Amino acid sequence: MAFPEGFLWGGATAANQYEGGWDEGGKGPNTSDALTNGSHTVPRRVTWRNPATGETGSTGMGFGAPMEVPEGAEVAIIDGEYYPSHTATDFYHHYKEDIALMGEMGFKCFRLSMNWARIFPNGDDAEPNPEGLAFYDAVFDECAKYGIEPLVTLSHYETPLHLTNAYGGWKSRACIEPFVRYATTVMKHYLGKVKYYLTFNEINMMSHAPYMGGGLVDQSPQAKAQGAHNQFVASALTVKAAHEISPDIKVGQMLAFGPTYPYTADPADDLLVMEREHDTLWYSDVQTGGYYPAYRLKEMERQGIELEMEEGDLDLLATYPADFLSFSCYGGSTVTTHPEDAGVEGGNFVQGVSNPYLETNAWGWATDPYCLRLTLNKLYDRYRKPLWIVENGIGWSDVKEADGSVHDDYRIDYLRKNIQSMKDAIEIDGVDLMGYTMWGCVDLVSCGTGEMRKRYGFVYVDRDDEGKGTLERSRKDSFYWYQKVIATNGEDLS
Ligand code: BGP
Repeated sequence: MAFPEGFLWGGATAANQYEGGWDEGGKGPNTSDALTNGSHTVPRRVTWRNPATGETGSTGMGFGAPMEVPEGAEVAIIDGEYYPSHTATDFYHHYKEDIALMGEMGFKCFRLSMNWARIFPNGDDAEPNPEGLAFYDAVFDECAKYGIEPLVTLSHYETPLHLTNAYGGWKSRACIEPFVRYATTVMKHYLGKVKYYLTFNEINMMSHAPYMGGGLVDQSPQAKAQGAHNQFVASALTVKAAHEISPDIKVGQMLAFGPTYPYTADPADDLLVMEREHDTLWYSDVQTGGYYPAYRLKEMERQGIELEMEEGDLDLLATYPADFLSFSCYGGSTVTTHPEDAGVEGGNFVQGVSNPYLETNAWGWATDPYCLRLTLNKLYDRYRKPLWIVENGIGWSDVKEADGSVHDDYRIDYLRKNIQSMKDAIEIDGVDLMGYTMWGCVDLVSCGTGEMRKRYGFVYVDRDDEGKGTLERSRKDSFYWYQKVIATNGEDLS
């Protein structure tokens, strides 16, 4: 049997894309609550208000369009805009039903993010919000009924809005202490209910989407590097606190990672691959490896970045690295120094050119049958620490039939190939893999585009891009397929 007994099969979600109830139960606003919807061609926007003049407007968030908030203005939620996070797919009111569906599929694990501003509405309050704590108590009690182990992301693309407006987000060290207070509060409060935590979702997105990753409006290289450093320190302090609270709590890093392929056999393309991988791997070298690698120090020097550090920071990073390394992986990127030969720009994923060996869907994402084996090996060879695939899946514009069924054979095909690839990494290469949580197990809002039409789930949710729909849940064909995969512990992928 390839998969070890106790392998944590399940699904993953994030509060800002799934939970809703944005102003209920004493929750404060997050950066994600000021983010409008968009599409594959229209970037999402962040809205702002000038408190002195009352003037309002919007800006790109630096993910496809530059971020510019006028002097004196603050990121704000304004009337007349549609914000998908506000209701999302309403886990807040549907958690019992959704967890029952996860139980029916046989989930061993459910990855969800806790909404920092639900626990500490401004991020830096002295005391937690009891209603927020009670909500997740109810969620974890529900999970326990079905023997589902929660995996909690402490911050998934959201920063309490007050921390962005008052301090400029994670570029300021002022975020560290409140984060550690929040992490310590929940780790103590949920002791015995939650053993696995991740600190920051896809921490390396600080480089590419710093508003989402760190609540940054200032997106200069200096601010991004400092934002990452402050999150590393906060993560190390969280590991330290976790180990003091209980040896049973494990705190992981979460990285966005996939293979990078050279388009040609020109060694210059291989060099480009190495540089692109370095762009990501320095984040895990610091958080999981415990040190700033030489290539990153050199790069910061070239860019004129000077990190503001406090005495003891480097020791802290070395003494309290992550207990395990989790990552998201949807597919690979292909890069080249010969773009004129490669034709299509835009690539199979977020960067690079199109790979002629891979087919892409409407959002440019491809099914790569080797990506998980390749990434698992690369990360395991580098760190020799337990790994966890906490996101993998495919967004598609699913169609619900009149009888409520959804025939998503393309999703089954994608998952079958990916699960086979991770199975090979365990069986052939001996990689230590803790679990697999498929992304967006119940349909939720797309993070990149803010759409509903880009669906990932085993469970369809009746809601559209304008926020209309009954929120009714129905099982897709992939629901039954995954149920069988879990029941046979990954032996039957047919
Ligand atoms: C990851 C994020 C998730 C998620 C996923 C799919 O980067 O951690 O939050 O949404 O990508 O991306 P999208 O929703 O843009 O299709």
